[in-house]
Amino acid sequence: MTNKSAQQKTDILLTQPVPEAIDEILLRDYQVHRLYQASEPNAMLAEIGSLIKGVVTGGAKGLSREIMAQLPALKIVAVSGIGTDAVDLAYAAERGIFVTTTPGVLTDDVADMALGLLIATLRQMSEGEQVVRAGRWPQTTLPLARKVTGTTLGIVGMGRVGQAIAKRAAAFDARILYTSRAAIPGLPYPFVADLHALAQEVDVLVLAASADGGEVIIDASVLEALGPDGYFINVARGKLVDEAALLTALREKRIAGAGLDVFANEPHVPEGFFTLPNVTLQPHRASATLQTRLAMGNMVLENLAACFNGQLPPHRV
Ligand code: 8YV
Repeated sequence: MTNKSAQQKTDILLTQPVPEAIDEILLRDYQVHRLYQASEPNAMLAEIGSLIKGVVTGGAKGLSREIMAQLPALKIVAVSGIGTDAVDLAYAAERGIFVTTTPGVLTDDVADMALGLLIATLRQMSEGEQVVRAGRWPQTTLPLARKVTGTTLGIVGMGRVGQAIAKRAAAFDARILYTSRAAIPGLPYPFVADLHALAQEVDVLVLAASADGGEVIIDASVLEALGPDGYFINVARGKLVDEAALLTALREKRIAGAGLDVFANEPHVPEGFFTLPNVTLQPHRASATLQTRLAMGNMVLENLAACFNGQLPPHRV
């Protein structure tokens, strides 16, 4: 699919930017339309929607039924990510539209971020940094932090990411427990079927579950079970958490702290989080390294190429 003229090129729609090297290949092989640059996205869709055969989107952004309905020629939704919770899979299946993801290549980064948030939160690194940056060190004595090594960790969702988190936590001599839809044969960590029992048992609860079910799983009662010495880390999806309950639990010190990479209504974060000293906040950056985003982009390219060459895309869900 190289050097085609604009008329021959397949029209694709990008809902968000991709790394430059991937963008260059997309521009070479496709007629690229950028929804994220449109000042009036609806007007853009009305104008070019009928041409679009492929969409490249992110896991968090996904593709709504409303937009898909405006793309009558759509053949593939290529997600640069692993989450399909923001794509209307049932509607895509009804229309025979492929939905593809980029499994495997972002596992390490997401697990690294989970450990980063865990260490930063327990060791109060963001508060410490603010003290230094603001020149307040001379007049500040921070409270003592919480030791990371030897902690008890509860992982919620033991897929690829959950297992990679466990592997890293093991290097910190953590005792690791997990919950999942079912126990996973061959794993050396105890399975705890009940989430509340898990939360009660651990020092740190790490959410790494898929959000395909869409429902809130971390609510006030789970946070209550985690308790005033417990920490919550989220590298999965904000929609899995009752954010208002989390905010209250943090404010009232019903839990000790939280490290959050994801939020229910990204990129908007409830302002209540901003002033809390016991949280570490990230703008959904778990897979945002150049190396990983390039690997994800290459898988997107493979999926698109297969689809438009009449083959089955290798990473379809
Ligand atoms: C990215 C993600 O934020 O994989 C996912 O589902 O949420 C993240 O990796 C996103 O997909 C970037 O495009």
